[in-house]
Amino acid sequence: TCRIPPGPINAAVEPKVNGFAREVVKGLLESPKRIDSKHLYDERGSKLFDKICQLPEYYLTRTEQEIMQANVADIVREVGPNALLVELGSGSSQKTRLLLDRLEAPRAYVPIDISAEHLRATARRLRAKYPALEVKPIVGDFTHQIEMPAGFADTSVCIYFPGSTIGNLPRDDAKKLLRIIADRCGQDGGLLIGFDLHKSKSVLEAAYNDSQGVTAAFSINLLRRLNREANANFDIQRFRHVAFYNPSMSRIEIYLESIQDQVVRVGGGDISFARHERILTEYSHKYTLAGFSEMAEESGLTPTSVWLDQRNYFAVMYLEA
Ligand code: AVJ
Repeated sequence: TCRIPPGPINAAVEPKVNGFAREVVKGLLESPKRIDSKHLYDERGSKLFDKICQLPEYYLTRTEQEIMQANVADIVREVGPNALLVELGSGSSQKTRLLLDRLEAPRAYVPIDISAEHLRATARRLRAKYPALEVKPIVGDFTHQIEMPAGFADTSVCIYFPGSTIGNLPRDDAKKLLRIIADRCGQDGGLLIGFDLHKSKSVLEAAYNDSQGVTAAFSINLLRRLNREANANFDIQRFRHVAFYNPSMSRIEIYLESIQDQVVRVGGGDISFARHERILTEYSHKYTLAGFSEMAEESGLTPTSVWLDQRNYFAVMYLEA
């Protein structure tokens, strides 16, 4: 049977569903097999990611929050008054609240996220908490273009890109996105970005293999999503979450590994998996301060401030075009 999402089937829904299946099949026909990590964030995936952020092993969110808290006065001074704050991959906008609490008369807040449901709920909560703030959410994939709401197209903006989300992107794609950001933020704007730093393999690997299995559930949820939205029939018992640090590329690599030889239907066709064959679902790149700065400079951005935690686990940086 062909599984189609509930609700009316109309021209607006159908091409999107088929487009998703088509994109996924294309990646599964490549070698090695891959699925873009942005597809991890359906409604359930976004909620599981919020749970990851609370895990004892997942130091990233906690550390970034600490850095923001300890330096909020300096950060707010860098951003300046009347900022138009645009956040990429805003999710639950938890860290943003620190900024919104302290920024001087922000012009508006534009959260951009791929998960429509999550974005809507977050916007509702923010409007309740900050009644004076104009909140203009945009559903979209910011890796190709940074769309702006009507009336804001020509303004300088402060782009907020926390959470080491940039780490998901291979270096070339990261550079392309930094270039898009440099063009968008304009002469009076800037980029406030959080990224993860090099550290011991054991600390890194624990963060992506948590003892409660939340990260594994987050990975496996992708297969559930394909079953629902891409006419697939993955048996989730027959795949496992694999995450390890690749030191030569300075990145965590995350895969879904086939436990046995098997054939899975995806979209219209059959995809075969050998035993132990993997689907690449995520990279999480780790940087040095010098390496990140160099990449940013090559994309037209100049670092003006950087803030670190005591263990040098994570960095928050402000850059200007
Ligand atoms: C949202 C990309 C920053 O790489 O740490 C966490 C995603 N995946 N655990 C990361 C993720 C599994 C996360 N980023």
